[in-house]
Amino acid sequence: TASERSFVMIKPDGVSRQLVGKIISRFEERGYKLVAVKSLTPSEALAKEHYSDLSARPFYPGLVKYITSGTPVVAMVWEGKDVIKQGRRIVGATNPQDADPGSVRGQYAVSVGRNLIHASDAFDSATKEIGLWFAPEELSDYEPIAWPWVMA
Ligand code: DAT
Ligand code: MG
Repeated sequence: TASERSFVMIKPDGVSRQLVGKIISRFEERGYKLVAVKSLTPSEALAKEHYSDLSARPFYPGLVKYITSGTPVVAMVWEGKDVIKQGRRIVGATNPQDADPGSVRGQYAVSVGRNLIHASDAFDSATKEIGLWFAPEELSDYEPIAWPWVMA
Protein backbone atom coordinates (compact mmCIF):
# COMPACT_ATOMS: atom_id res chain seq x y z
CA THR A 1 0.00 0.00 0.00
CA ALA A 2 0.94 3.64 -0.28
CA SER A 3 1.34 5.97 2.68
CA GLU A 4 -0.63 4.73 5.67
CA ARG A 5 -0.65 5.27 9.42
CA SER A 6 0.02 2.91 12.32
CA PHE A 7 -0.54 3.28 16.05
CA VAL A 8 2.59 2.45 18.04
CA MET A 9 2.82 2.52 21.82
CA ILE A 10 5.84 2.14 24.06
CA LYS A 11 4.48 0.26 27.06
CA PRO A 12 5.28 1.12 30.71
CA ASP A 13 8.32 -1.17 30.81
CA GLY A 14 9.82 0.63 27.83
CA VAL A 15 9.32 4.00 29.51
CA SER A 16 10.59 2.77 32.88
CA ARG A 17 13.64 1.20 31.26
CA GLN A 18 14.31 4.49 29.45
CA LEU A 19 14.22 2.97 25.97
CA VAL A 20 11.93 5.64 24.49
CA GLY A 21 14.60 7.41 22.46
CA LYS A 22 16.09 4.22 21.06
CA ILE A 23 12.67 2.92 20.03
CA ILE A 24 11.57 6.20 18.44
CA SER A 25 14.86 6.37 16.55
CA ARG A 26 14.15 3.10 14.76
CA PHE A 27 10.99 4.50 13.20
CA GLU A 28 12.44 7.95 12.63
CA GLU A 29 15.65 6.74 11.00
CA ARG A 30 13.79 4.33 8.75
CA GLY A 31 12.11 7.39 7.30
CA TYR A 32 8.66 7.25 8.83
CA LYS A 33 6.88 10.46 9.76
CA LEU A 34 5.88 11.17 13.35
CA VAL A 35 2.27 12.31 13.05
CA ALA A 36 1.44 12.36 16.78
CA VAL A 37 3.11 11.57 20.10
CA LYS A 38 2.10 11.89 23.73
CA SER A 39 2.92 10.40 27.10
CA LEU A 40 0.05 9.39 29.36
CA THR A 41 -1.06 6.88 31.95
CA PRO A 42 -4.00 5.14 30.28
CA SER A 43 -7.26 4.68 32.15
CA GLU A 44 -8.52 1.16 32.69
CA ALA A 45 -11.34 1.86 30.24
CA LEU A 46 -8.87 2.91 27.53
CA ALA A 47 -6.62 -0.12 28.09
CA LYS A 48 -9.62 -2.47 28.03
CA GLU A 49 -10.96 -0.98 24.83
CA HIS A 50 -7.54 -1.04 23.19
CA TYR A 51 -7.25 -4.77 23.93
CA SER A 52 -10.97 -5.58 23.64
CA ASP A 53 -10.28 -8.31 21.04
CA LEU A 54 -8.37 -10.21 23.74
CA SER A 55 -10.95 -9.87 26.53
CA ALA A 56 -11.64 -13.62 26.64
CA ARG A 57 -7.97 -14.56 26.99
CA PRO A 58 -6.61 -15.66 30.37
CA PHE A 59 -3.85 -13.05 30.31
CA TYR A 60 -6.24 -10.12 29.65
CA PRO A 61 -6.62 -8.92 33.28
CA GLY A 62 -2.85 -8.97 33.77
CA LEU A 63 -2.34 -7.20 30.47
CA VAL A 64 -4.72 -4.40 31.44
CA LYS A 65 -3.03 -4.10 34.84
CA TYR A 66 0.39 -3.85 33.20
CA ILE A 67 -0.68 -1.14 30.77
CA THR A 68 -2.40 0.86 33.53
CA SER A 69 0.37 0.31 36.10
CA GLY A 70 0.82 4.04 36.73
CA THR A 71 4.03 4.32 34.77
CA PRO A 72 3.14 6.18 31.56
CA VAL A 73 3.11 4.87 28.04
CA VAL A 74 4.22 6.77 24.93
CA ALA A 75 1.48 6.71 22.31
CA MET A 76 2.43 7.54 18.74
CA VAL A 77 1.16 7.59 15.21
CA TRP A 78 3.70 6.91 12.46
CA GLU A 79 3.06 7.38 8.76
CA GLY A 80 4.76 6.11 5.63
CA LYS A 81 4.94 3.42 3.00
CA ASP A 82 3.65 0.12 4.40
CA VAL A 83 4.25 1.33 7.95
CA ILE A 84 1.76 -1.14 9.45
CA LYS A 85 3.58 -4.22 8.18
CA GLN A 86 7.04 -2.72 8.52
CA GLY A 87 6.22 -1.47 12.02
CA ARG A 88 5.37 -5.03 13.04
CA ARG A 89 8.75 -6.14 11.71
CA ILE A 90 10.54 -3.38 13.65
CA VAL A 91 8.68 -4.46 16.80
CA GLY A 92 9.22 -8.22 16.34
CA ALA A 93 7.20 -11.29 17.30
CA THR A 94 4.71 -11.07 20.18
CA ASN A 95 6.80 -13.45 22.28
CA PRO A 96 10.28 -11.92 22.52
CA GLN A 97 11.67 -15.45 22.68
CA ASP A 98 10.60 -15.78 19.04
CA ALA A 99 11.52 -12.26 17.99
CA ASP A 100 14.31 -11.57 15.54
CA PRO A 101 17.30 -10.27 17.50
CA GLY A 102 17.32 -7.16 15.32
CA SER A 103 13.79 -6.23 16.37
CA VAL A 104 12.90 -4.10 19.40
CA ARG A 105 11.49 -7.07 21.31
CA GLY A 106 14.32 -9.35 20.17
CA GLN A 107 16.94 -6.87 21.31
CA TYR A 108 15.43 -5.63 24.56
CA ALA A 109 12.80 -8.07 25.88
CA VAL A 110 12.62 -11.68 27.06
CA SER A 111 9.04 -12.07 28.34
CA VAL A 112 5.72 -11.98 26.46
CA GLY A 113 4.15 -10.25 29.44
CA ARG A 114 6.71 -7.43 29.26
CA ASN A 115 7.30 -7.05 25.55
CA LEU A 116 7.89 -3.29 25.57
CA ILE A 117 5.89 -2.09 22.63
CA HIS A 118 2.66 -2.29 20.65
CA ALA A 119 2.14 -1.76 16.93
CA SER A 120 -1.11 -2.05 14.97
CA ASP A 121 -1.45 -5.33 13.08
CA ALA A 122 -3.74 -4.31 10.20
CA PHE A 123 -5.36 -1.31 8.55
CA ASP A 124 -8.64 -1.75 10.44
CA SER A 125 -7.00 -2.08 13.86
CA ALA A 126 -4.73 0.89 13.08
CA THR A 127 -7.77 3.01 12.26
CA LYS A 128 -9.54 1.91 15.44
CA GLU A 129 -6.49 2.48 17.64
CA ILE A 130 -5.58 5.89 16.23
CA GLY A 131 -9.16 7.03 16.82
CA LEU A 132 -9.15 5.61 20.32
CA TRP A 133 -5.91 7.21 21.50
CA PHE A 134 -5.90 10.49 19.60
CA ALA A 135 -8.32 13.27 18.74
CA PRO A 136 -8.23 14.28 15.07
CA GLU A 137 -6.64 17.65 15.91
CA GLU A 138 -3.72 15.87 17.60
CA LEU A 139 -2.64 14.39 14.26
CA SER A 140 -0.26 16.66 12.36
CA ASP A 141 -0.11 16.98 8.63
CA TYR A 142 3.29 18.15 7.42
CA GLU A 143 6.04 17.02 5.09
CA PRO A 144 9.43 16.05 6.56
CA ILE A 145 12.24 17.58 4.52
CA ALA A 146 13.52 14.16 3.39
CA TRP A 147 10.05 12.83 2.56
CA PRO A 148 10.38 12.91 -1.26
CA TRP A 149 13.69 11.02 -1.01
CA VAL A 150 12.32 8.43 1.40
CA MET A 151 8.93 7.86 -0.16
CA ALA A 152 9.77 7.88 -3.88
P1 DAT B 1 0.97 -8.11 19.70
O1 DAT B 1 1.25 -7.17 20.82
O2 DAT B 1 2.24 -8.68 19.12
O3 DAT B 1 0.06 -7.54 18.65
P2 DAT B 1 -1.33 -9.67 20.60
O4 DAT B 1 -2.17 -8.61 19.96
O5 DAT B 1 -1.61 -11.09 20.23
O6 DAT B 1 0.24 -9.40 20.33
O7 DAT B 1 -1.42 -9.57 22.18
C1 DAT B 1 -1.38 -8.30 22.80
C2 DAT B 1 -0.49 -8.37 23.99
O8 DAT B 1 -0.99 -9.31 24.93
C3 DAT B 1 0.93 -8.84 23.70
O9 DAT B 1 1.77 -7.80 23.24
C4 DAT B 1 1.36 -9.35 25.03
C5 DAT B 1 0.08 -9.94 25.60
N1 DAT B 1 0.04 -11.37 25.36
C6 DAT B 1 -0.25 -11.99 24.19
N2 DAT B 1 -0.19 -13.31 24.30
C7 DAT B 1 0.15 -13.55 25.59
C8 DAT B 1 0.38 -14.72 26.36
N3 DAT B 1 0.27 -15.94 25.81
N4 DAT B 1 0.71 -14.57 27.66
C9 DAT B 1 0.83 -13.36 28.22
N5 DAT B 1 0.62 -12.20 27.55
C10 DAT B 1 0.30 -12.31 26.26
MG1 MG C 1 -1.93 -7.05 18.67
